[in-house]
Amino acid sequence: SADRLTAAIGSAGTVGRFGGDEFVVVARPGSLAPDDLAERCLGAFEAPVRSGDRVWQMSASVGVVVIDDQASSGDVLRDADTAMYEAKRAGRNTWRLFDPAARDSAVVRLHLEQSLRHAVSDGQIAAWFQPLVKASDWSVFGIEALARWCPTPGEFVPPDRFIPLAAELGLHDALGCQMVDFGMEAARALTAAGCPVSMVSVNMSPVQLQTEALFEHLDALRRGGHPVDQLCLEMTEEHIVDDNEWTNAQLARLLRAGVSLAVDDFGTGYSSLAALHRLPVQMIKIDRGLVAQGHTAAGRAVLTAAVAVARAYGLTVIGEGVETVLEAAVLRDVGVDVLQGYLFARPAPLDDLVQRLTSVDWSWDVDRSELPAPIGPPIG
Ligand code: G
Ligand code: MN
Repeated sequence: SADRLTAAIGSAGTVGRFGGDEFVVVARPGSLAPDDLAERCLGAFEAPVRSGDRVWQMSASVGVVVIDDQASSGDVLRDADTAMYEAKRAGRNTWRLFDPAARDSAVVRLHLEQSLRHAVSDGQIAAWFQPLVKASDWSVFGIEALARWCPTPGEFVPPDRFIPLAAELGLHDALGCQMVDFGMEAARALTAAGCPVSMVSVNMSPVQLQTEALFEHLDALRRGGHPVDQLCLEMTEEHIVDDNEWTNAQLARLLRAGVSLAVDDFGTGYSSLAALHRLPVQMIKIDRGLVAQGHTAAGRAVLTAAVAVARAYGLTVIGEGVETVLEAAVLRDVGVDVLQGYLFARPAPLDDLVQRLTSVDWSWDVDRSELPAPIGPPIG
C-alpha cells in the first residue's frame, strides 16, 4: 500500500506508515491542492489486489489537514485523524478536509468517546429506576431501568447523548446486557423487600438484534433461574415499523427467549396504527408528546383511537411522561392501562426506589383527592 501511495503522490510529497493500516502523506507546500492530493490517495487503492487466485478490493478513508507555520506535529496528526474518522463516518472511499472550527467539538467528542469506553468496560454506567403504576388505582405495576452516566461527581451526561454514541462505538451489547442485569437485580431486591413487580422494562437498541450477545445473555439468565419472563424490552417505533422480515424474525426469537416487547415513544415517529397489528409486541408506550395533548379534544381523540386499536390487538397500553393529575385522569378515562411519569416518581437509584415503594406510609407526594372524576365515558 505504501508503494502505491508513493507512486500516486510522486514528487509532491512523502509517504510514511503510521500504524497497521494508517499512512501519513506530507505534501510539499504548493505542490498539490488538498482535493487533488486526497483524490490521488484514494485512487491509489482502486486497483484490486491479487494474491494467488484471490482478488481483494481495498478501500480507504482520507483526512486532510492544511497546516500553518505554528502547527505542532502532534496537533496535525490528531486533526488528520479526526478528519479521517469523519471520512469513515461518511462512508468508505471518501475524504474530508479538517475543519478548524470543528476542532473543539471534535476534541470534546473524542474525550467523551474515550471516557464512555471506559465507563462501559468498568461498569460505571448505572441504572436508575422509575416505577410504573396501574392507571386505575396507582398501585405499583413495574419499573423501568434507565441508564445514567455521571463521569465525575456532579457531572451528568444525558442518555440521549451517550446511548447513540455507545451504539456507534459498538458498546451497545455490553451496555444492553448490563442494563438487563440491573433490571433483574432490581426485581430481586423489590421481591426481597416484599414489593414484587410484574414487569421490569429495559431499553434496547435495535443494533442489539444484529449480534448474539443479548440472546445468549437471556438464555444464560434463564438457565440461572432468573425470572426472564418479567423482562420487557422497549424499542422505539422508528426501528420496528418498517416490517422488515429479518427484524421481525429476531424479535420473534426474543419472544421465544421468554421476554415481552414494547414499542417505546409511540407517537414520536410514524405512529402507524395500521402497523400495530403486525408488530410482534405486547405493549405500546404512548409518548409524552401525545400524553401532554390529552386535555384537548383532538389530543384525547388521538389517545382514544390509539387505545382502541391497541386493545383490538390485545396490547397493553402505557402512558409515559405523566406529569399532572389531569393527564393521569384523561389517560385512565380513555382506557390506558399503566402510567409512568414525574407525577408518580422521578427516576432514582435502586435503594431510593426500594425505600419509596416499600415504606409503610408511602405516597406519591400528590393529593389523590385532586384526581378528578371521570370526564365522561371513553369515546367509542
Ligand atoms: O425513551 P424513554 O421513554 O425510555 O425515555 C424515558 C426518559 O423520559 C427518561 O430519561 C426519563 O428521565 C424521562 N421521563 C420520565 N418521566 C418523565 C416525565 O414525566 N416527564 C418528562 N419530561 N420526562 C420524563
Ligand atoms: Mn423507555
